[in-house]
Amino acid sequence: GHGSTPASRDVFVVDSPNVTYTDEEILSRYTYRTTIVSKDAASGKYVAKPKETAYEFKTDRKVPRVGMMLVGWGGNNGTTVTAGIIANQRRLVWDTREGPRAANYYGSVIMGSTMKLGTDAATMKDINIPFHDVLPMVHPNDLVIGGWDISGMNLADAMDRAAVLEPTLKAQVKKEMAQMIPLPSIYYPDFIAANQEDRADNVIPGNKASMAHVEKIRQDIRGFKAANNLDKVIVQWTANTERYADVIAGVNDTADNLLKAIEAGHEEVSPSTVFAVACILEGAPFINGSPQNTFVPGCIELAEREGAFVGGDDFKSGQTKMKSALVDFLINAGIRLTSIASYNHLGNNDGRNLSSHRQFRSKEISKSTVVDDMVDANSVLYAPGEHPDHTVVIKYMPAVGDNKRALDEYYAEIFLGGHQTISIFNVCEDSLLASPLIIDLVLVTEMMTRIKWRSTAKGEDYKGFHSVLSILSYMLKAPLTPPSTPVVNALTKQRAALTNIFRACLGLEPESDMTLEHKLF
Ligand code: NAI
Ligand code: DG6
Repeated sequence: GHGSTPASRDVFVVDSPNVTYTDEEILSRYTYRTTIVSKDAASGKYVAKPKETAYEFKTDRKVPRVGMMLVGWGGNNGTTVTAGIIANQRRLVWDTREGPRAANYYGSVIMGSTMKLGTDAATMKDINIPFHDVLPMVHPNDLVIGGWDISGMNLADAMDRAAVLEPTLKAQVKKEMAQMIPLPSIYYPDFIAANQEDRADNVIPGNKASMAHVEKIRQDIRGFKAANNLDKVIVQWTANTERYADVIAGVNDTADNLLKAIEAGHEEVSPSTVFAVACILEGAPFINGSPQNTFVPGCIELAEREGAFVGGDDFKSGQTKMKSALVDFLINAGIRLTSIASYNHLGNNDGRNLSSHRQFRSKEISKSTVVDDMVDANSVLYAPGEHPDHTVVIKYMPAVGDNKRALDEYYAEIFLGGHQTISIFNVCEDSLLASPLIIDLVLVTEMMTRIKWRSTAKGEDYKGFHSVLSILSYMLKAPLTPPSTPVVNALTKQRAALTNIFRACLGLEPESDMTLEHKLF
């Protein structure tokens, strides 16, 4: 493709008969080991049987030139991630009352964390490498950024409106961001709070779904790709939280019905679903960073049919990330969590939109489902169907702006009827937590477009992963998974899936943490 750059710095090679490097690809033969369990009818006992499946993975080493288009570009997240990438590109340093601060990518798993590669041959100590160096990934500094917003404000003014960044940083990116103007977007007022109406001065005509809207969004993606000489565009919804769309038989239950409903201008098709459909048809991966049910069944079916990638829902930034770590700890420690009370108040435009009931309801659903898998997995602490009480409250408090306050009380039953109460006061600088996730979602999604697999036994052609990228779960509150597959919310498992799938592409075993080399000698 145009302007392709060579693979990012190779900090290691794998020396294995199962791994081959060519100029273009990394080929790996990988044995996936699982355990299949059945129940023996006579004894009533479980029978656990090890299973091995041989796969081959093929990873394209050429790092493409990638565009990131954000829906809601002029919002708090959109402006913050844009300023952050520019600051990193230009290695900016700015003054704060605590002294100078330099651009970084803290909060990004890919840019800010490491992975254990293995054990040093000489010293037997762990060798850890930056996550970004595991596979040939795009660097965020190389992303070309664009997008849409129903508010036509240029990104410099929108950054001021967001009130997130230090004035000394803003001053250095202002000129460049003033040139960035969001493309007009689609606005169907019934889907977001009525209090957002005064922002909507940059809209494509028409207040319900239409094929003309789908076409316009597709043209926008194509135009952006051509204008910037891009190999690939990835689109992400970081616009307002919408209300749920009703799932109606004959309207959005199948791919064909959804396309017909768009053509007919049905009022239950949301702007985010129209964006998703446009991206699917255009072959641009689409990720939903908000909680609403953008991916109605017909939309998922369309993605599968078109072989397009989708991911969602709802960025998991502060309170919920903490929750999916803490509940994982409590329940796996054998402590019987009995209730979670989660309050937050925030004063940004997201909070304003969520002060409207139907939009709050979307968020309440995504914030409430995040412990289910951990509870269901523990039949020692919980009877079937039994769950801890879980309450989610969100209040709009303009004064605190983007500095969301999240107050959580975890109440648990411990040994012999005792109690453990954990109270957390978590100040989540919302857009500064979400921006690195936006970057990670683009980087991992892009990487997944370059990984192909086949089953060795079947000897079939290489193909891509399933359309629904559940590998993105770590970054998302209500992870979307392929139809009828389980949702994993536990943070450690989500991270393990991400690291171990990357390792498999290099023919490396999952990091088991057994460290037998330090125990058996
Ligand atoms: P924001 O309200 O500052 O930005 C949203 C932007 O979307 C606004 O500029 C608005 O004009 C625009 N918009 C609304 N409808 C649109 C449409 N149909 N097409 C194009 N643009 C449209 O909100 P913020 O703080 O940037 O958050 C964005 C979304 O991300 C929200 O839905 C929020 O719930 C979600 N989110 C945010 C997290 C965070 O930590 N900041 C974490 C999880 C989710
Ligand atoms: C208040 O809950 C507003 C929300 O948009 C959150 O800030 C956002 O969903 C992040 O949620 P969490 O739970 O990951 O901090």
